[in-house]
Amino acid sequence: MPEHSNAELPPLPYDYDALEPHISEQVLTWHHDTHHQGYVNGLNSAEETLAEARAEGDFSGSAAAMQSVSHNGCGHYLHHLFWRNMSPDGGGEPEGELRDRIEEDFGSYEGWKGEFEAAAGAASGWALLVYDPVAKQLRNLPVDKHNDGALWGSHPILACDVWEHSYYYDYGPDRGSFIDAFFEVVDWDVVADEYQTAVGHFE
Ligand code: MN3
Repeated sequence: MPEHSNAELPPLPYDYDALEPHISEQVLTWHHDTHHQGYVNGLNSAEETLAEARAEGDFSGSAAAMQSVSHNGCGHYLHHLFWRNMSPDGGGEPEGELRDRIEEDFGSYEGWKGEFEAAAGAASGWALLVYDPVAKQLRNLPVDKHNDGALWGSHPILACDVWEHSYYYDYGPDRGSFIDAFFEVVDWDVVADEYQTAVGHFE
């Protein structure tokens, strides 16, 4: 068997019921153990298909497998960030250098938040706050699926999953209440660390 990378599902950084009442134990269990695991499995399966195709010199299935790497890989990476972006001790607003950068790039925290909420309300996938190393600024991006709406080179520092599996069991069609709940558990220390990592890597 040719070698290929083998992604693994990282454990949640808190208990399954830790984000209640904002996100239920049931939703976190399904979302992490079934949905996120599915993206990890899909990524590994696609890698295996690609490795076998290279070994056999038959690339007829490779394009579909590469598309699967993008879909499942983005699903895996964004869920990994999403879990770390939340904490039972979260909430409040960003502080320090991240706060300054948000105010510089969006005019105010409220200007950033309103735009991020617009992305979260409209996307059929994710709302992302990213650091764009080309323009050297923060941006909000609405993303469909896991990978439609990406800005190449940008590093996500805050991710809100607005797939229906993320909120429908808890909030029904009221996505806005889920987005409000997300802000009650955002761990801004982690977002600030991701920002510093991105800026340090690119600047
Ligand atoms: Mn999801």
